[in-house]
Amino acid sequence: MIYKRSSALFAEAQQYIPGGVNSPVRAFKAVGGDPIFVEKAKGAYLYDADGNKLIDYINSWGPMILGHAHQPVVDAVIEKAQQGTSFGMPTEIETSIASLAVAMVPNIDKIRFVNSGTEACMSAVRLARGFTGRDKIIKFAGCYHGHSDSFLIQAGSGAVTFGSPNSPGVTQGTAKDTLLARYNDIGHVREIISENKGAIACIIVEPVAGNMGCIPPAEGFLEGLRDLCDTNNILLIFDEVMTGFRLAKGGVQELYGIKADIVTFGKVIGGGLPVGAFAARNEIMEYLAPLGPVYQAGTLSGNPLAMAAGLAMLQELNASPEIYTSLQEKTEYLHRGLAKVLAQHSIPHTINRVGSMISVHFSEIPVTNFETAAQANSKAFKTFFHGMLSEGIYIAPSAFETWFLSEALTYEDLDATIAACGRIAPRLT
Ligand code: KE4
Repeated sequence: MIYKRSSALFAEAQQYIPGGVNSPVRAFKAVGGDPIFVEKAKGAYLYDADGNKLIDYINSWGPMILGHAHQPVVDAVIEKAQQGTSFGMPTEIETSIASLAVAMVPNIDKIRFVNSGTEACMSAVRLARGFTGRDKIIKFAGCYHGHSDSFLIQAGSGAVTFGSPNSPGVTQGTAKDTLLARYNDIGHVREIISENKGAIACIIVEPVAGNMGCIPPAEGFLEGLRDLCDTNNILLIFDEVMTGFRLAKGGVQELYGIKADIVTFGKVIGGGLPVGAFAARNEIMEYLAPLGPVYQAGTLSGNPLAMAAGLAMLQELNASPEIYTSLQEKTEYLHRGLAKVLAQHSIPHTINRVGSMISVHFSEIPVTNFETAAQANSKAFKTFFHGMLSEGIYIAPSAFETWFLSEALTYEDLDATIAACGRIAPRLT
């Protein structure tokens, strides 16, 4: 694979954009080398600036669940753009996607659209604090809820990659109200709650973690969080920016049958355009301006083009729930194939998977939280990443990320991926 043009574009980008990227994880810092610049994408494939065709397992970090440039989504955006791109006034399409989302997701009566997952999570925490009158929040080491100050404490995803889980610029005044717990350790959460009686507004959790690699909730973990929240009048926020509309129509609440008080969304809900959202029952959402005292706003919130893309995506997912079964089967097939070839080469590894989210960890022990994710063999991961890239397979450029499969992937693509892994496996010892 030749990456000359990507490297040239990266050099030029660095003159005008910090680090040459608009989001740090794209810079390949965790795996080394220059990032790939994409020219276009269609279905399961990326076409980079050097004309290389890559099978895409990141899909823009989740949104492209139906594949890139999915025609109904593209058509909806083009049609909507011809009617104007933004008005700063209410439009009917916002109600259309809001009513559909409320119908698809359990335990929500109302939804507010924003422009990113960060905004959704930041707003959800402010709403929880306003509703309960309490200041402190519990988050989990390794979970990532966007780059709002309260969350950049032992955050996952790119924050780990850059060794700045506690970013400079976050004041002690803010950090003191964020309590850190170990993921999958309900006893630790119970301990923190007993040490902060009556002071905790919410627990925010990735109900299936995706920012330490993919980490499923341990048996009883989500149920335990629900019980602790009920007993202590704490709101449970499911950050479903990754899992919403991906793991099931109704997300993790449907998949595991656990009720959250507030749910946040991003990625899939926008069909690839900038959309985040947060939702809850009426009692909570009525605290939000202009109805209630908790302020939250956005010039481009509910943008017609973004709503058109999201609505087209959700309509298809709602009409064809068999997509979720197909995605599950494809991801299972990939899991089995990768595990087989890595075992054949005696490569110590563990593969975590929930639905169409999967991650490969070069670890001798199970990866169940941030600590166990962080002890995996990062050198082997770098070799794995670049080896797969050289074979035309694009996976997450960090061990603290998850792969997101799209329905556009064929079994031929999966077989090609498994075969590529087999060819590079000898380099992983
Ligand atoms: P955004 O602000 O990036 O739209 O969403 C923040 C966010 C919130 N919650 C969860 C569970 C998330 O995974 C994210 C963002 N995910 C990362 C990928 N790990 C986005 C990629 C990036 O930072 O460029």
